[in-house]
Amino acid sequence: MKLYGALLSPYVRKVALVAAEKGLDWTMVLANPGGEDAAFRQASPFGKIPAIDDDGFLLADSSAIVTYLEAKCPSPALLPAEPQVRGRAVWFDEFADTIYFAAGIKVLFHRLVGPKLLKRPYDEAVALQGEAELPPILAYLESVAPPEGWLVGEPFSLADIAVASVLRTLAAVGWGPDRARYPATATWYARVAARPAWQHVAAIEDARRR
Ligand SMILES: N[C@@H](CCC(=O)N[C@@H](CS)C(=O)NCC(=O)O)C(=O)O
Repeated sequence: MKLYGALLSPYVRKVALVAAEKGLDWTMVLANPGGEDAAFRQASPFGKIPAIDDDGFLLADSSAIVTYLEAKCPSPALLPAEPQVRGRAVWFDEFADTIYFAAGIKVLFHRLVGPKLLKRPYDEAVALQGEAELPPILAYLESVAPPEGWLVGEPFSLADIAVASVLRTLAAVGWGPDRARYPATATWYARVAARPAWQHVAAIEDARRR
C-alpha cells in the first residue's frame, strides 16, 4: 500500500500506525498538503493528506482509510466490537481530529509548517489563538487518561493511536507530553509510544527528518 503524505501530520501517522499494528506492507510517498502531483491528486481530490493507493484502490481521509483497513484486515481489531467501547473509540478519534488537532494545527501551521517547512504565509496571531484553545483540551485529556491500559479501557485501539498521534505532532511545536502539568497523559502516552508499531513508525519519521 502506498501512503501519500508526510508523517508529521497526525492524520498520516494515524494511518501508518494502524497499518503497522496490523502488520501490513506500506510505503510512504511524500506529498505535501495541497500538493499538485497527479497521482496524489487522483487519490486525494482535495489535496489533503493522507491518501492511499492500495493496489489501485484510491482513498483519502484518515478515518475512511482506517475503516477500510479494519474491514480488510480485521486482526488485530483496532475498532473494538462491543458497541459502547466502539462508540468511545470513534469518539476519541473524532476528538483527536476535530477538537484537539483543530486547535493544534493553528500552532503547527503558523509556527512551523508555514514559516519553516513549506514557506507559506503564516500568522502568529493564529498560533496564539491555537495555544489559547489547547489548555482545556489537555485538561480533558488528563481527566480521561487511564493510569493503566488504554483510553477505552481494553483493548488498545484507534482511540490511543489517534490521540497520541496528535500529541507527537504537537511536540514539534512545544506542546508535547508535559509530565509536570499532565502526569496521567504523559504516563499513558509513554505506554503508547513503547509499542513496537509506534517505534517502527517513529524510526521512519525520524530518519526522514534527519
Ligand atoms: N479529515 C482529514 C483531514 C486531513 C487534513 O486536513 N490534512 C491536512 C494536513 S495535516 C491537509 O492536508 N491540509 C491541506 C488542506 O486543507 O488543503 C483526515 O482525517 O485525513
